[in-house]
Amino acid sequence: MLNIIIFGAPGSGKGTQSDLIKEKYNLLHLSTGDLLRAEIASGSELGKIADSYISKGQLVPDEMIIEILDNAIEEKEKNGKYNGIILDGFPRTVAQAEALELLIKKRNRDITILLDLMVEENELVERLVNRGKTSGRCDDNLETIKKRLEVYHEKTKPVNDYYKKQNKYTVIDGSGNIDNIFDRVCKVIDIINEDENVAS
Ligand code: B4P
Repeated sequence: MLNIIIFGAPGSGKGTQSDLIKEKYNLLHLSTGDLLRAEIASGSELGKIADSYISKGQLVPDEMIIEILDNAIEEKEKNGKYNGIILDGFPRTVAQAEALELLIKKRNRDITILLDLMVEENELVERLVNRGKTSGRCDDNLETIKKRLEVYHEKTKPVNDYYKKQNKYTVIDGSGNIDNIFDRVCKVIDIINEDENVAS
């Protein structure tokens, strides 16, 4: 089973690459950003709370996102057969990484690899400002983007060390053409798949 974390700063292309990866490897794609935006669109109480954090460029509280993700895995796995999962935008704090450990173990699985999409900060800002012109997302404006990048460096980047210690960390050059980045991602996943096939 392939259980992949796609990691990186806001705008690094996590969602973009996840869409390609899930198709090629038949993985269940779980984007916490998408789950939160769906909750906001539904007008639920949870959505209102989430909106108050996201619109300020802050992370929503760990307990809230962990519960949302746990429920989503349960629900979505009932409706399809997959070769694993791709986690997009989760974990975003060390506390979330620790919670994920429990969440995945209770399903008798393990995280295979974390893929860290590395992109220069000015390119990140440019991508998100561009997306803001059409996305209608409350967090794709310059002021909020800057806050999101600050939060990323302070709270999210340390998650890397958690997986480096477990030898599950790989950095991917996330700049340039989307297809070229996808090729780099596939090279890493294909090596893991080959190793797993040899081992089994
Ligand atoms: P997310 O939805 O995860 O948003 P993101 O980090 O901005 O997106 P991503 O990196 O996926 O970028 P994308 O591929 O779309 O989170 C939004 C908010 O939700 C967070 O700020 C937080 O408040 C909250 N949240 C989510 N998860 C949470 C958690 N676990 N805990 C707490 N809070 C949480 O790419 C961006 C743009 O670049 C797109 O327009 C794309 O078309 C473009 N692009 C992609 N690759 C490109 C390339 N190679 N070249 C040019 N453009 C490219």
